[in-house]
Amino acid sequence: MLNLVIFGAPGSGKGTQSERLIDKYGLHHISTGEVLREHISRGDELGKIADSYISKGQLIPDDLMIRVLENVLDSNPELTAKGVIFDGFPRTIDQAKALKEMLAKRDSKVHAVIGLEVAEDELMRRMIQRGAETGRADDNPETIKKRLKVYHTQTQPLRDYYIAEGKYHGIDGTGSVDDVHGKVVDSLTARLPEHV
Ligand code: B4P
Repeated sequence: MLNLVIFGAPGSGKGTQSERLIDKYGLHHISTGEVLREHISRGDELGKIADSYISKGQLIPDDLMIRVLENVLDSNPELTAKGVIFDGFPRTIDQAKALKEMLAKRDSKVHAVIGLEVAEDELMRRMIQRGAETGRADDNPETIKKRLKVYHTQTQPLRDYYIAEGKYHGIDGTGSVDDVHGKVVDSLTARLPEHV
């Protein structure tokens, strides 16, 4: 089993690199952003709550987000058996502690955290381009600035948390998608040879 956390600022390539890693390692992909967007498009109760935060560039409150993730894990036991790529979760220290407990209950753990490191002007450029191409509602300059601010205050401290746990693998997230994928695989192969 291999559980990976893909960590990084909005627009750093978490979703993009996760897709490549699923293909390579046969892991189950859980993107909390995608889960929330599915609820928003269905217009259900959770979707309405999620939309009220995402449209302002804010994080969904921890207690709700943790329950959502636990539900996803519980509803897919056979899919998660080989391991999971957690994309966009955790985003706070409390979420990281909750994830540790959830996996411990299942006799497992986070094996590695891949931190995609990209400069802010490039993050902006990518998300503005995606907003123009896909119409994604939170990819507009005003909301992007708020998301980056939230990232610096609430999410970036997790980097030190995972460094202290000896699990953080920082990767330069610039260059082509293939280049970044190559760097991620090299890092995993060097540090977790028994798993990859
Ligand atoms: P997410 O869906 O996780 O959105 P994101 O941070 O923008 O990352 P994403 O994976 O989509 O983009 P990527 O970097 O791959 O979250 C959306 C919102 O949901 C959050 O703001 C928050 O409100 C809420 N939420 C989600 N999880 C939560 C949690 N745990 N707790 C509380 N709230 C939560 O790619 C960006 C763009 O860059 C793409 O267009 C891609 O094509 C491009 N790109 C990728 N790699 C590239 C490369 N190497 N070169 C050039 N372009 C590249």
